[in-house]
Amino acid sequence: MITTRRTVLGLLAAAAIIQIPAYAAKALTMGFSQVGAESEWRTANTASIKDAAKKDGVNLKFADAQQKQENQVKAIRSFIAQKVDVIAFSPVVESGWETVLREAQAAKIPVILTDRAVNVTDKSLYVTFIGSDFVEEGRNAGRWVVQQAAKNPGKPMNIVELQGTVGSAPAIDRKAGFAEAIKGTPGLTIVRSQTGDFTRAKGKEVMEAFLKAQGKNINVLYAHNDDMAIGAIQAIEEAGLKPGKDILIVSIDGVKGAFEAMMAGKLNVTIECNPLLGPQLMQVARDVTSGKAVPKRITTTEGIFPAEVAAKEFPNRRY
Ligand code: GYE
Repeated sequence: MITTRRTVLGLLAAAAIIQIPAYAAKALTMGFSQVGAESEWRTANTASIKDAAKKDGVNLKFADAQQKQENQVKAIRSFIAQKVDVIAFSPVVESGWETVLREAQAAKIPVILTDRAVNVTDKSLYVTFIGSDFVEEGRNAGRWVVQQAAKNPGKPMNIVELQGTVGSAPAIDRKAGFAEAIKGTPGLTIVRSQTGDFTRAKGKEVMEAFLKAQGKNINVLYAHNDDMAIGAIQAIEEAGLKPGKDILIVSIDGVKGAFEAMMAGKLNVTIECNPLLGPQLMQVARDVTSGKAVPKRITTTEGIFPAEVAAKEFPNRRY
């Protein structure tokens, strides 16, 4: 009798032991809503997230929003309906997220922001935000222009600005950081500023319009990302001018295309913005879903690469 009871208990214990690791190893399901495929940066970011999910055994449900907020809202709602363990997304624009984030919160699904921020008063609507300091990137671009201006103090320098997607965190912040950094330097004026939606095609198109309107009176181009700068370089060449010489060019991201442009002498400097957020995102997702506390803001560290170091740095670039 006793033996039988022991055997039964033993079997129960063994079953429990088998159950525990099986439960702990249950794959985490993450719904991820991506902005789109608008730039080299984004391609690297998507690859990083997909690779990290695969390596980590995370069951990733990936949705591409094609730069449209309404698609992201739809994707998030579908993740909620599918009862995923965690939702992560890179919000195309900053505003208009309260309703859907409240729905996620009501369903008790934690939300992690990656890359871009949202503008909400209730910060409990997301757990954490992993990404770069875009204001600082803008300041770094501005500081570089101020350094160039210092070579000919007081000489007027007309700046044209290609902004990112209207209403997006990187466009808002990179504009603000740059304006702050050049403020107070005599001679520096932003003569035109318009969106190029973070794409090469739009960057080229808008630069053509700038050149038409300004003639040769453009000394500096500040592009909120490398892709727009690369598009603009084409427009500048087609207008018979030398990019990187007749017009100094500073842009942001640090993608391979920018390094190639710098090595060809057509781009002067790129301010790095790291897209390789995947591994960090998976780690944070595990922490969040296992009840560990995570910081509200996780900032990526990045560098500044002027054309002079491009050839040396190029082999080290991972995106
Ligand atoms: O700089 C740009 C992309 O949000 C940081 O989005 C990202 C930006 C990046 O399209 O190339």
